Amino acid sequence: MKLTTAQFKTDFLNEIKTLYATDLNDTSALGQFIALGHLVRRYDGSQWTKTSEKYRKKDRKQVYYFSIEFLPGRLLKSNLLNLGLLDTVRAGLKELELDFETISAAEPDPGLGNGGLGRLAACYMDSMASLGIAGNGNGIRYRYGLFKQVFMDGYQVELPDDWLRNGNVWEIRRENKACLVRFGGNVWMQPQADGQLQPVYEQTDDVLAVPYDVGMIGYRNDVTNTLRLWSAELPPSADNAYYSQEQRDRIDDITKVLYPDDSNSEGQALRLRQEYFFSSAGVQSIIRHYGLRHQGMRELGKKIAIHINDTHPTLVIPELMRLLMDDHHCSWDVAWALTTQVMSYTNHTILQEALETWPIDMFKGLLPRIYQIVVEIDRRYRAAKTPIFGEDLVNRTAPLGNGQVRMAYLAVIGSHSVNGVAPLHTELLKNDVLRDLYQVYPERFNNKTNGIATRRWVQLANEPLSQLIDSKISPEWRQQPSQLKTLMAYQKDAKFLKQLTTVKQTNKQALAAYIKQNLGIEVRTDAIFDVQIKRLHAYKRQLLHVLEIIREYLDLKAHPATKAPAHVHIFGAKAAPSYHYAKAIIKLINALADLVNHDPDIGDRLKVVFIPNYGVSLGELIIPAADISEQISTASKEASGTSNMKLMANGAVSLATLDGANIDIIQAAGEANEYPFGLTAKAVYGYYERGDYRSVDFYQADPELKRVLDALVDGTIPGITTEGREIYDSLLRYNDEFFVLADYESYVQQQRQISQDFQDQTKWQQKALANIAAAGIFSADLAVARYADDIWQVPHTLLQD
Ligand code: 73E
Repeated sequence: MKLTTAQFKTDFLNEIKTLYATDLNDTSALGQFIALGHLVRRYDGSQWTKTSEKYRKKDRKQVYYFSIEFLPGRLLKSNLLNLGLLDTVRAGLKELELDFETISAAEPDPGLGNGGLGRLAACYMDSMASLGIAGNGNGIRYRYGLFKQVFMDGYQVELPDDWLRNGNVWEIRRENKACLVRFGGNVWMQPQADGQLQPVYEQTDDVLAVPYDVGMIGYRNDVTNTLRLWSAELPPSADNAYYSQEQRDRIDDITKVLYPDDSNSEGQALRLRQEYFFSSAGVQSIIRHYGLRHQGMRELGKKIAIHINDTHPTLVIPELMRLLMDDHHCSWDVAWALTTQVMSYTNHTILQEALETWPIDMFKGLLPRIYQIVVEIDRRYRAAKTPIFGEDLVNRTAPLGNGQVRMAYLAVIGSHSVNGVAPLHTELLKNDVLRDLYQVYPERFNNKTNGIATRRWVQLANEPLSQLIDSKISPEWRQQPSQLKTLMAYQKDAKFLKQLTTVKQTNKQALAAYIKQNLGIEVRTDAIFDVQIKRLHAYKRQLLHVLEIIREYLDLKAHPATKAPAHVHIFGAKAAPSYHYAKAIIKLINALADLVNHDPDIGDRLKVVFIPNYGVSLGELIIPAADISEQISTASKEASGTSNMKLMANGAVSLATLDGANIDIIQAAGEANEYPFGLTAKAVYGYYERGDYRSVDFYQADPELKRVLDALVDGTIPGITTEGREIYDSLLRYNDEFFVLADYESYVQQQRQISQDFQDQTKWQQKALANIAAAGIFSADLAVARYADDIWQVPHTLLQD
């Protein structure tokens, strides 16, 4: 949109006056942010309305992305960028002697997700809008997001994330679009005059689902889509009926807090309530919206697509069946044909502990009508498939089995498409986790490698790099990240490579200042910034990184004259509050940091920095400053990873196992420009099949490794008597489930190589450049365009090369 600096200043000052009945000098950064947020919403308002009108007039097929997590990050800057107002607003605020960065930083960062899965959903919302896809998000408006992490005595302590304390400028409460979601009670089927059966519900617990809509603004294309987040409230009948405190609390609890588990399922009833709550409310609102514009349900499959992001929203399948049959009088066969036509499912993990199942007794009690429908799906699946695939395979794959509702199987059976998130992951789905269902429905399986929003992760997070790129190639890369590959023309341009070093230095200084201010640790910006930022999980192997730090420490102590570049190891990681082992690793890292950072023999040559409360906003600060991207999961365990892509796009070089999308990153940037190491997935599976992994052998064969491991239990690192022993035992007594010791040697060898290679900055920046130039293929726009073409079958405006 068009806006002059002068007009913006007038609008902004008016907004301040209207909101606060005071003048600018009397407002805080938060107050200024809120005023700016209101103004941006006003600027965007007509675009949002027009987008809906346009979709309606053209009767566009709507995509609904269902996800129990959305992790959008702060929206002020990204909304301004997408509206084309960033420079104008910055200039205007400067003229008013205000600091835009301070105002932006006052925005709360909504933590409505745990990690990659929730962030992916947010990147895809941004891309759907930017590609002109009629895309809608559907999720939960948690009153409290993921906990705030602080360290006390090196231990993680969780504090509530009260992100709504000052309200949320971006949301619109649409109380007129609320609907009821039913839980519990009894249901029985009553024959009608026409012979049809209708459900009769008794003594249900009804919950009012109230939607809050947030505009998702497309990149300079006049499109604003909607992210709809549902909040659980007392139904209107509560005004004149008695609700006990217990009943009130039960309703309140549904959307109170995000479960803090990543790649894990705890199987608690409240989680099942959350899942059905947003699935039911979302499907009800879709059908209502569709019904306003269409006669009957015949066209449903042509007009809507529902995407199931991991198994958490799988109940959209029986819920849509319920509405089609009970409310719209479709036969089973018609309803089932429509449902499978509409639904598609993305799997995000093959970890056993993350595959959701619900005890039938719990499920039946909480969702009696939905259970009846799942029973019928199960019965028909068995009847249709047993003659073809035999009883054994069908027993293994049916939605109901071993007293459980198996959500992943239900999702596959009720969808027309099932995708993994990186080529290796999709192969493992087909050959391992979902092997049997792949026999039944081979045509449903496909791969959609994850992608990232380059707008947020490069354009906004790394302005110095973006400007440098603009000075060399056409700014088209901002629309079309695949153009970044033309940067390879500068591979031998010494001046450009030097400028890349300067950009990295600038970003490192910003991070170093944060570290100094918040943690009191001084780090050298000519050091290697070696970054591992992701959830704390045994399979992600932060522990392998820790062993390397212990090795470097012992090495420096033993050989003080060693000449090597300084090394700063940077961690950001939250552990699930109940994940005892992960918390022990946190304590270990903090204890090691304490030892290393205060050792006068070490000085500034080695530092360990654990930045608390890692999230989207800290990612935006850390990623542009990274030299090394640690992607060191046990091969086969990380479905894709997305921080690997963000770090690559910012010129960090991957130190990576051949896992998830690391494989594709290494192939895209060239093996010579990364540091691959470790067992392949095939080798890991080989160990499983033969059962012959013996971690102790590695310990005994390598005196250096022995010395490093002994440091966990011999007092070298003070303050970790119990944690050190627990971790040591996990590696040696319990045979090292994630093959840390098997990969130790090759990991260390690559770390040594990095120390050497970093000294030649020209060569180093050539590698960085190869990574930046190859990162375009991991753009979320491309990924979403592939979903649109292959799965949702909706048009989009992606510019092809
Ligand atoms: O490899 C990542 C992947 O990049 C995977 O672990 C993560 O999803 C990312 C996006 O595709 C993921 N999160 C979960 N499962 N896989 C998960 C499971 C249960 C609760 C919360 C998150």
